[in-house]
Amino acid sequence: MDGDDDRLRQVLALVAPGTQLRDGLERILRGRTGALIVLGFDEVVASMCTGGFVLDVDFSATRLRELAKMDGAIVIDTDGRGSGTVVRAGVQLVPDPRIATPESGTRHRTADKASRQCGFPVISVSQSMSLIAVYLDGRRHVLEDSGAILARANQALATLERYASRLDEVTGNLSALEIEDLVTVRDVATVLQRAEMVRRISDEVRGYVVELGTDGRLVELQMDELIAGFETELSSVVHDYVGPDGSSGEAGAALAGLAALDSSELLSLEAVARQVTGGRVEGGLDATVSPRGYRMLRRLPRLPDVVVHRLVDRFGSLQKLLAAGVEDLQQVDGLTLSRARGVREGLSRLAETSILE
Ligand code: 3AT
Ligand code: 3AT
Ligand code: MN
Repeated sequence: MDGDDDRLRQVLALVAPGTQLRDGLERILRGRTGALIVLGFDEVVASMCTGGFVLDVDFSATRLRELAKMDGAIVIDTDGRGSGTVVRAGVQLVPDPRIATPESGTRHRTADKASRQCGFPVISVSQSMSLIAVYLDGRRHVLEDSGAILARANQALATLERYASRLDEVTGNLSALEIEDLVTVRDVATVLQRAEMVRRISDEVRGYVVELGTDGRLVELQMDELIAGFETELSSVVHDYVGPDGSSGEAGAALAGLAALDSSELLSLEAVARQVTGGRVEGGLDATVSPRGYRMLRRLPRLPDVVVHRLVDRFGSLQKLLAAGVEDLQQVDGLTLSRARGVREGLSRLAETSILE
């Protein structure tokens, strides 16, 4: 997701079902009048305004609807949270005529040009088409009713569910191989490929959740349940294998590299592997690699992350951790005898269950 998408999402959150602004826009639609609304006020906006009225009233859904009965545009000085002050109404907007727009209709052309010129989002409610659109950064986004978005959200959720269960399978497989020290680059790349697919589809679902506002609670709950613990797991796999020294800088670059792969590159295990190994591993996908142990350690209950890092720093690999006795473990700062025993038993238990899987 790039910065533009981020900004659009913030605006979609402002006009999502359940907000005052959306309530006002729905009232305008039901009243069969149109509207042209600028969400922001500064000198640039002021310079585009001619005629109309200067106001200074708190924004409310009903006021918006009343003001929209007039011709012309409404300007709201928002605080970025969907409330704000109505500062102009009934104004004719005169954006720079040199700004080009592909839109047609004076209202929608004006909305697009004005938003390009001032950088604020501009909303048009079309009277002839009964349609609400947000113009931002040269893009137009039509607000759909929740039913249509929910249908797509549920479809994406079903895909997410399939992807998540496939990811579970391949990570279970990776665990078993890690215990036996038989991991190849291919196994790691397979997990990362699956994890990145889960991340992408959950990002799509998150977009729908934003757009759905209060209508999206159930979708959000279902998504949260499907991807619980996912971010930690993904970052742990990367930290386990990223080279040469497994620093967070390397891990961040690897995660960003994964996110930047286009959808066809993501299907190539070589391309995925390159993000993590950086081409340093000879022998391609069949080369063997060993995990540092972050992921397995994080599966132990109640082990603080600082201790996880100290354990990895001291032992360097999962195999050495598995071979360590309670006394060895106790050498690590913050590991009391009982915690060292907990780690020892926890790792043994993970070793058994991972192989049985
Ligand atoms: P009425 O008395 O309602 O006809 P009005 O001054 O209230 O006139 P509106 O704002 O309702 O005008 O606009 C009516 C239409 O006139 C909308 C648009 O199709 C056309 N129109 C207004 N200004 C322009 C313009 N500068 N260029 C092209 N069409 C325009
Ligand atoms: P509809 O889809 O019919 O609502 P449209 O693009 O066809 O929009 P019109 O030309 O019918 O637009 O104009 C409808 C109203 O839009 C008229 C006026 O209230 C508002 N409007 C159009 N251009 C401007 C502008 N430059 N500044 C303020 N209001 C405008
Ligand atoms: Mn029209």
